[in-house]
Amino acid sequence: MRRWMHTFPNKMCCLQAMITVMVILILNFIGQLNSAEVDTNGYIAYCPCMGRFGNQADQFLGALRFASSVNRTLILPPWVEYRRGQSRSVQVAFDTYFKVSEVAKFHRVITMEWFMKKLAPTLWPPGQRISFCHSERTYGEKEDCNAKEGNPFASFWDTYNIDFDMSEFFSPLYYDTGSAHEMKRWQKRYPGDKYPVLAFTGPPGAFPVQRADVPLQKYVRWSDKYEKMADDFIAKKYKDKPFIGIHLRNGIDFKRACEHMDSSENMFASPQCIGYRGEKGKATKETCYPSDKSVVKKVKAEVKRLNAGTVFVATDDRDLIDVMQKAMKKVKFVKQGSPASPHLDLAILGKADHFIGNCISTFTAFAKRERDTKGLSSSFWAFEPKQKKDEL
Ligand code: GFB
Repeated sequence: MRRWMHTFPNKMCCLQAMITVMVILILNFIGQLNSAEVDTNGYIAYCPCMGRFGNQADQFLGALRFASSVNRTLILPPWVEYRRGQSRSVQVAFDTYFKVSEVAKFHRVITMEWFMKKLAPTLWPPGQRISFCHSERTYGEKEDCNAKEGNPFASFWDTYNIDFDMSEFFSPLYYDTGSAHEMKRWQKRYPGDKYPVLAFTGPPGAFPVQRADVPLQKYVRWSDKYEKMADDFIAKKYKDKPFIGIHLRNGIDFKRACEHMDSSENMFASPQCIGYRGEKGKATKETCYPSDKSVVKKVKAEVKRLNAGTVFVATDDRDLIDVMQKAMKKVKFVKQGSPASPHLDLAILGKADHFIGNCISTFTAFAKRERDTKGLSSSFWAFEPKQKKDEL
């Protein structure tokens, strides 16, 4: 009894101390949650207003790098899509296609939807919204960013009921993430407490994607939905033997663009095959818009090399399945039903045993980058990379 009485106050003391520590820990945790909600360094928002998916994906990697370089949270914009017969673009939430948690492994991010719902009302309320552009975008009389003039500019910001109250020209600053000095200048000129959100009229990232940002692709991972759709498609169509995925970018817009190939060998995504300094070879009109004959020849060679049983065809226009089937009787050619989802096409191309794509296309570039992160092989129509001397 005496012993118990002796230890009782000690036990009480111990219990009190434990409770205090727990309370402190809980308060700390809540505090952390609250402080994690608002990034005092500020946020980056932008409209992916240039081009379709491939172009937007290229610039997304640059924007992600920029946000990390100026140490601000990136507001993940929706993807801007264009539907036939609709005059305004349609915005599709970032996480429809990709996992936010994977991007967050590289840098702080928040979806546009979540930011507008949870943070914008207090952090970036109407009346205090500044649009940022390098220099004025001239429309009529107004000398400002005119962030909402034209398509998809208006529909993009309208999706979130955003109107701008002022414009800010950030010239002579630029998104040169290779220069730490330039990034410091951004931070000095636009501190997070005075400018909680830098909302850019266009992507703060280079086009095409810069060499240093290509590896960021590993943080862009398909959502569970798209991953499963691709796996289900593959499970139904392919058995035993390897399968090859091909991208045929042969719509009329591309045909026209390829006519400029003579004057410029470096076009759109061409650094992915010729290299950023042209060190891997030259792209030609044929690389850009290969003839049916050259497509058949290349597919035949790869099928033979890999002993492939199936070829998956992704295309924006002609699938060439009839022509290829005639030349390769035992091979199975498959594609999605119409209309084919571009994103499902890409998710499937990302899983093929080998991929043949169009060097000039940024749509191909997305699949190629993803495959590189997984160590899967890719090649291009009518392009043989120069071998390095030590490989000969
Ligand atoms: O993605 P994107 O910028 O690639 O634009 P390029 C091409 C669009 O065409 C894609 C559709 O976003 C898709 O909507 N598309 C292309 C496809 N290939 C396929 C495919 O295999 N399957 C499906 N389902 N859809 C360039 C642009 O396009 O074309 C330039 O970057 C310019 O801005 C040029 O407009 C003429 O890089 O191939």
